[in-house]
Amino acid sequence: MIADYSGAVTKAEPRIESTPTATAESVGGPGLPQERRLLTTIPGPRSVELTARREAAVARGVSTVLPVYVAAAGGGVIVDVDGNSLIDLGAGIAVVSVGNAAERVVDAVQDQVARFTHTCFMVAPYAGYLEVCEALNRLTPGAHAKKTALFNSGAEAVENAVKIARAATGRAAVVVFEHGYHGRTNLTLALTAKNMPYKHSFGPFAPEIYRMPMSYPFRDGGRDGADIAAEVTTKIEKEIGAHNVAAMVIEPVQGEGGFVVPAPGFLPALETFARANGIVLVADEIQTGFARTGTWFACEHEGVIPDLITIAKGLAGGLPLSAVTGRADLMDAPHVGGLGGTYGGNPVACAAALGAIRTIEEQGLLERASQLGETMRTRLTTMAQHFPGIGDVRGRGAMIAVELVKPGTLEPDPAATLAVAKACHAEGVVVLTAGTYSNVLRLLPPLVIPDHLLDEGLTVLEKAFAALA
Ligand code: PLZ
Repeated sequence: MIADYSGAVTKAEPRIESTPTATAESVGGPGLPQERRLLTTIPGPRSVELTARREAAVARGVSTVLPVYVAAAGGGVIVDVDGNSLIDLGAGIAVVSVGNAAERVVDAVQDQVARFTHTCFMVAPYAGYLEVCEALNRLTPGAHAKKTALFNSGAEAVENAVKIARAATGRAAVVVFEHGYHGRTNLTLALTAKNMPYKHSFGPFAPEIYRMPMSYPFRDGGRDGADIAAEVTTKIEKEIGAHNVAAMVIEPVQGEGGFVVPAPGFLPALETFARANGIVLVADEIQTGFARTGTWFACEHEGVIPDLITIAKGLAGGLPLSAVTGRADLMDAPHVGGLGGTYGGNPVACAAALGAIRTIEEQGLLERASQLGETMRTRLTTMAQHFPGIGDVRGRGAMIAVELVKPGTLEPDPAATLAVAKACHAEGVVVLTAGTYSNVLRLLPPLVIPDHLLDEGLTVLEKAFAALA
């Protein structure tokens, strides 16, 4: 049919049929039965069929942890195209903290998408963008005047934080830390520590990036946080010159690096040094932020007030949206037109973020994150007493991990880590791995997961450890 552009009012056409792989459960959200249900082996036949198509159509560089194809998700479950219902302990890498297809997110998105989908904030702005910026200015730590700019992905937020810091200071150098992860674009790959799979074969990388030692209590014998920070600041002074450093970019708890929580005092000492030397302290809270650790931002656990914060993941309930929020004077340093992008702060993503923020506030998800963290920590600590391969249990709030080693040593055990993860997957529990040595099993459940599902997921994990022994 040829569309009618004459200006006459036409009736809407019926909707396009949904994909033939959708099951009866093509509506997700918190109303889905909150149960683990295995109808087939994992992955089931329909997922296997789709994997074959994927291999023909999708570049192999984009990898997948668990090749089950999703039909619907919500609360603490992911339902696949074979009708299996899996317990979700990954939340799409800490994204759907408010749950998949959360009610307020869906309502806000549906309302927005029916009104307009995009104008580009740089062409014709809309209030949703302002409301997200106002909310972030309010929710981030520090009582100082703040401003925000919106982007699409975490990496893009980090890139822009570096741009802002360089414009504000007139300096070039950027300090990052061992085990850090900041994204996959060229500049953020330079900031990211780990070679495989992120950096290998993709260089050369952006210059003027300097990597410093990180406080990693399990691997540095529990060294004093302030001592390591002093080593860092000496290196900065001797090797770069503090007055050449635009920004120090750090995750308050390292995410991809393996949920490394620095020793107390490490972050505050870096903050003091940054402040004394006019260095912009950038907290990359892309994984730790937005209620994940039981506070809006993980910096708050140590009373650290960053100059700039990068935010993404949990911000918009699953829609792509990221932000840089920080001191108004720094945020206003780039010239008019110096920041932007076609899609940054897309209206649908902004609506989703406002829905997610309301959900976190109304459902008390900060407290819930702390509760979930306690449950996970307690269960994992007990498991560690029975399985000597668990060398460390750590994290903050609903961001908890175990590091696996050869018993009694610090020698990483990536094979056992992979075996445990695969055993969980086969039993219908989605867990993720992480770490410089690929030997960390991390748990990042949606904050709305019901207690019984988390307990069941942890029991499956415990059995996977038992099978190792
Ligand atoms: N900073 C702290 O955790 C994204 C990466 C998954 P993007 N982490 C998940 C992968 O293998 O690509 C992340 C992060 C921190 C930045 C990023 C980058 O965020 O939205 O993936 O660009």
